[in-house]
Amino acid sequence: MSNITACPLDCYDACEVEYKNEKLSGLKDRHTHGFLCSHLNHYGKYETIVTPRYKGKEITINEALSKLKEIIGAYQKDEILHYRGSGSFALMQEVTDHFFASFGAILTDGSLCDGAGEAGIIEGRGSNKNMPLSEIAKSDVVIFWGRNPHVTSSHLLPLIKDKTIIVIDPIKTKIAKVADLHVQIKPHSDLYLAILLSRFLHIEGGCDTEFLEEFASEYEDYYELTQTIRIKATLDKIDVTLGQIGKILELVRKKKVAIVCGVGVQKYSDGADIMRAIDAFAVMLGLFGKDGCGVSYLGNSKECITSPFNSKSKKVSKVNTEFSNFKTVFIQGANPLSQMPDSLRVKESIGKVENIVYFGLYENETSEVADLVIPAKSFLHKSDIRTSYSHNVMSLMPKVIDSEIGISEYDLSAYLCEEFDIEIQAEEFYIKHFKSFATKNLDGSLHVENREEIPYKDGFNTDDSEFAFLEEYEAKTADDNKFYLITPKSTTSLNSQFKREKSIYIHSSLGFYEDEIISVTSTCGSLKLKVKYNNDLRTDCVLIYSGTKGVNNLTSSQHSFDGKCAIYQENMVELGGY
Ligand SMILES: Nc1nc2c(c(=O)[nH]1)N[C@H]1C(S)=C(S)[C@@H](COP(=O)(O)OP(=O)(O)OC[C@H]3O[C@@H](n4cnc5c(=O)[nH]c(N)nc54)[C@H](O)[C@@H]3O)O[C@H]1N2
Ligand SMILES: Nc1nc2c(c(=O)[nH]1)N[C@H]1C(S)=C(S)[C@@H](COP(=O)(O)OP(=O)(O)OC[C@H]3O[C@@H](n4cnc5c(=O)[nH]c(N)nc54)[C@H](O)[C@@H]3O)O[C@H]1N2
Ligand code: SF4
Ligand SMILES: [Mo]
Repeated sequence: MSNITACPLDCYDACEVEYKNEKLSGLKDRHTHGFLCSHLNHYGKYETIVTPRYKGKEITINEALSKLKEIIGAYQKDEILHYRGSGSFALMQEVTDHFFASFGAILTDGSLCDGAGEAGIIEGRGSNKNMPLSEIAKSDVVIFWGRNPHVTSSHLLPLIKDKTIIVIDPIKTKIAKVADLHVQIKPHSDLYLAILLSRFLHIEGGCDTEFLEEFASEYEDYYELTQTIRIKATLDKIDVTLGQIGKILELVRKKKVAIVCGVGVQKYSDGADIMRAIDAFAVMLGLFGKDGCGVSYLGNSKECITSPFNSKSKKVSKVNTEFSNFKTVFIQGANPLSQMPDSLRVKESIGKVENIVYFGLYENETSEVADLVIPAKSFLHKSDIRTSYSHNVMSLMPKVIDSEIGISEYDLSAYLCEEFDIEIQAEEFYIKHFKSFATKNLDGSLHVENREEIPYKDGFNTDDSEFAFLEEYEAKTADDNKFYLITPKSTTSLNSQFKREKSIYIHSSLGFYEDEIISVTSTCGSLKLKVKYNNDLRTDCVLIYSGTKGVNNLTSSQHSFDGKCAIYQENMVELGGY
């Protein structure tokens, strides 16, 4: 057995891993740089589900499979929902889609993650082709815009050591503390900042007009749109100074610039417009199609790869899923009771389902309410393959050790296909299929074939090859008596996996004591949390990390205007003593 595999987690970095003497370490060369984050360093410490159970009673894996078959066979096909999350990002996770779609069950669409931003990118550029890590490495200036690299993409850090760093984030993150400039912007204001940056760039004659004439010829109209904003009132509103705008423009002038965006900017109803306005600033600077320049967001990890699995089915959104419309809900690699927005709604809706099946690694809110619990095999115990949404490497993930515990997604699907007379190929066939989309690089690594290292060299992928600027935008108003909820990623957890946070972080000046229990309330619900101080926050924000139990009691299950995405930071919150 090979002992080289890759981390399966939903993470930009997609590290390559060596398994030796029950220990995991990061490959020294290439993008992994010889280190892993705490999730994989402590991977073996987290207790996984070992034994399947039905209605609380322990059963064997064979009994669990027969039960699953019975449950699936007992209802109309469209009364069965397959709800798959991103607990593992490896490509064989999707083999279950093949069974459920072929069977006639309902699958999900929509996004709990990056969908709003992606929609904005596609509206502007016609596609979402990402600036890969290897190009960021060549830039002079990196703008971290709503991305927290020390927590969510630490393998980017070795690449940016000597570069000029600008950070736009309402929190003084670790990268903000060492940056050349930190704009501690008011949350949900990035649209205005991006528009103002484009406007002032144009005023000072800094636009790349040669590029614009060729690839974004509507730029004068866009400049007109940027003029509809009142400068002073807007700067006051978003808490940015003219000096900071000037400083950003000075730092990026005639430089190779990478704008590295995260999901932080787009957890709002107008998330698509926000991302599109940031893209527009990059266009005004002429950052596309050039060495060491561009915008890096969450790319499409399956770009240039065709799925071998059938996934044609009716779909319902995973943002506001009405679980109660189904008799059986099969939940795989997800913890919807914690991670979907508006948890109180989710709880009520899922409570009406006759059969909840949970297929995962860890106990959590969802396994707790499940009727049938089926343990999955961890990535060390099954064969898989993966790609990344931040770089173009494809990593093989052969099984590195045998285990009796759980069942792989492939074996579960093969069993169901056999029982319900649905065609399925051998596991190796699918892995080979994915592998066939890769080519070998000089350093021996596999790269997804046809992915462009420098996308948009010959223009954008819109009908006329030109960038499509935003033509209008909706002004947003905040409620000054309430706090912005910032709900980002924590170092200790990967969403609801591993060590989950338990506190609310607030500025010490807000009048609450440290360790005091307070109630946090939005229009959707409330929860009680222990206070921790964090003076890296603005005084108009509170921070509750993703994965904190109950955080999504506060969040709305509305969709973003574009991109069918959850909007975790739309609702503002109130704080109260307990
Ligand atoms: N350790 C760890 N790593 C992870 C994850 C995890 O849970 N833990 N999750 C993985 C997943 S699923 C994803 S999608 C990625 C996401 O990774 P990131 O894109 O880095 O996402 P977040 O941490 O949600 O937000 C990033 C930053 O956006 C800032 N932000 C919040 N609101 C605003 C705003 O209105 N404007 C601006 N400019 N900034 C804002 C936050 O303060 C935060 O510093 O990380 C992946 N990696
Ligand atoms: N408040 C708030 N809510 C958020 C976010 C936020 O930032 N703030 N972030 C959102 C984002 S970006 C995302 S991507 C979602 C993520 O939300 P989910 O997709 O629900 O992801 P996880 O919380 O990581 O839970 C995944 C579950 O997958 C299971 N799992 C892990 N590996 C495997 C495997 O190999 N096979 C199987 N069958 N199961 C496995 C584990 O048991 C784990 O409990 O959360 C969203 N929710
Ligand atoms: S940084 Fe990301 S890919 Fe690397 S080990 Fe940690 S979770 Fe896995
Ligand atoms: Mo995500």
